[in-house]
Formats: sequence, C-alpha cells, structure tokens
Amino acid sequence: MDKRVALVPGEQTFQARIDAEEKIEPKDWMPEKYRQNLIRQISQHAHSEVIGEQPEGNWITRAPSLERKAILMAKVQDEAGHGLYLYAATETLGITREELIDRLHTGASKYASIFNYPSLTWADIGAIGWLVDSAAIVNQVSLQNTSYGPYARAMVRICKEESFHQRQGYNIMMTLMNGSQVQRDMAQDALDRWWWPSLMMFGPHDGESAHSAQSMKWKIKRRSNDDLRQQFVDQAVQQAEAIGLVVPDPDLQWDDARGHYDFGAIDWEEFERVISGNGPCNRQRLAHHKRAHREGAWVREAMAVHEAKQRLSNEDVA
Ligand code: FAQ
Repeated sequence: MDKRVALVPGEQTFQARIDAEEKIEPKDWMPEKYRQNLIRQISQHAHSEVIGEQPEGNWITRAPSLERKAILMAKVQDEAGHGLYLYAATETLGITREELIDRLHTGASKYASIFNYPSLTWADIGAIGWLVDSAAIVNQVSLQNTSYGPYARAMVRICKEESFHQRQGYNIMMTLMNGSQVQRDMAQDALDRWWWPSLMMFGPHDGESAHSAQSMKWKIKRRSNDDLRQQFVDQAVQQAEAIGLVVPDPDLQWDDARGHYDFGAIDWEEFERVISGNGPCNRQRLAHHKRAHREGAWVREAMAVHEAKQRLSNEDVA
C-alpha cells in the first residue's frame, strides 16, 4: 500500500520553492510543522548562545591580563547579541519572547549540551573558544543557506563573529602550549575534558536523529549531524597536533581510503543524561538564568511603559 500522505496544494508549492532555493520569509505561507520545527531549532540555538555565556563569564574577573579580559568580555557580549538576533528571528514565526523563555525555564526547550560542563581553569576558556566555537562555526556556515530568510541572515553576521571567537580560543591554547609544563598540562587537561562533549554538540548519529530527514528536505538543515561532526574532527585534530596537544581518543587514526579521520565511539548515555537535565551543571545554569531573568523584570517593565508612552505621543502628533 502506498503510505505517502497526499500533499495539499500549499505544501506542493512550498516544497517547490524550497527545492528552487528560494528563501521563505515571515509572511509567506508555510506548513505548520515547518514553523514549529523552526521555532524549536532557532530557539534552542538562541538559548545556547545565552546559556553559553555562563561558563565563559565565570572567568571574566579572573582573566590573566587586562588584554585577555577585554577580549573575553567582548566575546561574551557577542554571544548575548547572537542570542538576541536569534530570539528576534524566532519571534518572526509568531511566538513571543516570554513564551520562548518560559519553554527554556520549564525544560520544554533544550539548549546545547556542551554548556552543562564546568569551566574549571583558564585553559577551559581556550578550549571553549577553540573547540566549541569551531563546532558552532562548522554548523553555522552551512546554516547561512538555511531556507528561512531571517535565520539565514542572522547566521551571516554570527559566523563572522564566531570566527574571531575561535581564533582567540586557539590563541589561548597556543600561548599555554608555549609556556611552562604546568601551563601545557592545563591546556591538555582542558582538551581532555572538552573533546568528547564537543563531538556531542552535533547531535545523534544520522540514523538516530529524529528531525534530520524532514529538516534536510525543508532545507532547514543543509548538512547532516555526522557530516558536520566529521569536518570538525578533521580540522581540530590537525590544529591540536600543530601545537603539541594530544586528542584523547586511542581510536583516532587517518583513513586514507575515506580521506578523513576515523574516531572512537561517543558515549551516548552521557549525552542523554546531559540533555535530559542531569549533566554536571544543568541545574546551576537554569537556576542562574531564572534568577537573572527575575532580577531583570523591572527593566522589561520600564521598557514596556516607555514604549507605550512613545506610541501615545506619536499618535498625538499624527
Ligand atoms: N544539545 O533530531 P536531532 C554556540 C536534541 S551555538 C542539546 O538530531 P536536530 C555558540 C535535539 O534538540 C551552539 N540537545 O535534532 C557559542 C532533539 O531534541 P528535541 C548551538 C541536542 O535539531 C559558543 C534531539 O536531541 N548551535 O555554541 C543536541 O535535527 C561558545 C534529537 O536530535 C545550534 O543550536 C545538543 N548538542 O539537530 C556560545 C545550531 N543535539 O528538540 C557561547 C543549530 C541534539 O526534539 C560560547 N541547531 N539535541 O527535544 C542545529 O543545527 C540542530 O538543532 C542540531 C541538532 C544539530 C544541534
């Protein structure tokens, strides 16, 4: 029996536009599932940018020099900005910021698993910039061609800024590797702890990825989880070797036939634990976000009153 669901005309036209690489804009017709899937992915992305400020913010007051402090502050502010562009892009799909934040706070909406790990030493700031921002860029470069216009455009600027973030992280690792034995050990220890969680950032293997098939068809995602993860490994291994770091994977080896590095098995039980709220810092991250949100309520209220007054005085003039 043919199990294909008959497409209503709107869906056929929509898919034809996607296949022709047209961008879908906020006021265009779109299938409800496309809209919901985008809200899910873009808001998860926005939450990740904002929650991701916490492990790095942890080191602003303890940066080893004024220059490093200024760079780290600029980076963390950039991440806040990325969160804002992405929340704004999500709001064009007809959901309010309050609802999005509520979904984060109730656990209905996820954020990147990586930000539930602690930043224990200054070298972790190097590892986050180098590995986490690299992983983010590899994915986001492909998302510059995502089918939803506001998301694609946000990605262009975000990618430029993430490139600087990646460089500053690698530069921290390079400096530590040129330093004392204690500094080199610190850098290696950071790589040991951040390597596997970085590989998990790309999500489950393609065969296990619940959303991939539909998201690829709608061109919300342009490359598969495994494809992106492989690109990340191929780049990062060479960068590690160039500065004398050892990737903590005994199964890692260059495969001539594939033209890629083979790598060991990812601990998916750990991934599941972290995305279901039981990673090392999940509770702390959410509690901190909730507190900051509560304490900022008066700012949002003042802004709302100000906006309402502006609107009234504009109406008076008109
Ligand atoms: N963490 O079916 P799939 C950054 C969930 S930005 C948590 O494969 P999908 C910048 C997934 O949501 C980093 N959950 O899902 C920065 C789904 O659950 P759901 C963020 C994960 O969407 C740097 C379920 O597993 N980047 O780092 C993760 O097709 C430094 C099944 O998975 C983006 O968000 C995970 N790692 O593919 C900031 C990029 N992986 O929603 C500060 C945009 C999977 O049904 C400092 N997002 N899940 O409950 C994407 O490209 C995709 O959403 C994927 C996942 C690839 C993350």
